[in-house]
Amino acid sequence: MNNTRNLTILILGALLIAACSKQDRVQPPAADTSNISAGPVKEGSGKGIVRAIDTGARTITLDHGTIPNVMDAMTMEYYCDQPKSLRELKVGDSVAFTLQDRGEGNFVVTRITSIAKL
Ligand SMILES: [Cu+2]
Repeated sequence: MNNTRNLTILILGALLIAACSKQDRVQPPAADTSNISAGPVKEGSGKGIVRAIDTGARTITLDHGTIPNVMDAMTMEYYCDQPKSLRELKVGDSVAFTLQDRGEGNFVVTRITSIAKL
């Protein structure tokens, strides 16, 4: 009697686990995967001019050239995880920076320094 109940509980538990893991596998891929990058972080170096800085939001708007493997030339606002660098830079500065593409439109400037205009 007791053994039968234990067995029932065991089987129910196993069924629950099987159902959960099956659901995990069944997740259908999104119809359009062109904007989804589940792969590793892509990273590239670029140069540009600072157009705006928001030290509170930790964002910087850069008018930049092509960043190989990451982004075409454009003016765009990026999150920057280097608050000290953001405080030191000024609008109009020429900069060299590293941009990471972390997938799903998540771009982060991980290094940025002012460079002398030649
Ligand atoms: Cu862009």
